[in-house]
Amino acid sequence: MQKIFALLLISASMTAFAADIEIKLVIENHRFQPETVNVPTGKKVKLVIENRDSTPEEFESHPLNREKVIPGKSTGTVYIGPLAAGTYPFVGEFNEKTAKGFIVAK
Ligand SMILES: [Cu+2]
Repeated sequence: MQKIFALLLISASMTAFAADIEIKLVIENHRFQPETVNVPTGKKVKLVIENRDSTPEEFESHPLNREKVIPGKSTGTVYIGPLAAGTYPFVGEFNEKTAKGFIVAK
C-alpha cells in the first residue's frame, strides 16, 4: 500500500514537470472555446479540457495523433508537442459538425 502511494507521488511530480505550458479549453454546447489555440513551437503543452456539456466528447486530432474521451461534466488532459510550426486541426469526434478547432504552433 505504501509503495503504491509513493509511486503515485512520483508520477504526480513527474507530470508536473512534463509540460512547459498549460492551456485550458472548454467544451460547451458542443463547441470548443477557444477554437484557435496558439502554442509556441518546440514546447511540451498540456491541454486541460473542461467538458461542461452533460454528454461525453472525444478530443481527436489525426495530425497530432491524439484521441481522448472526456465524459460529460468532467475534465480531461491531453499532452501535445513539442510541435514544429504549423496548423494542426482537431475535432470533437462525437459532434464533428460544431466541435472543431486548430492548434497553431508558431
Ligand atoms: Cu476517435
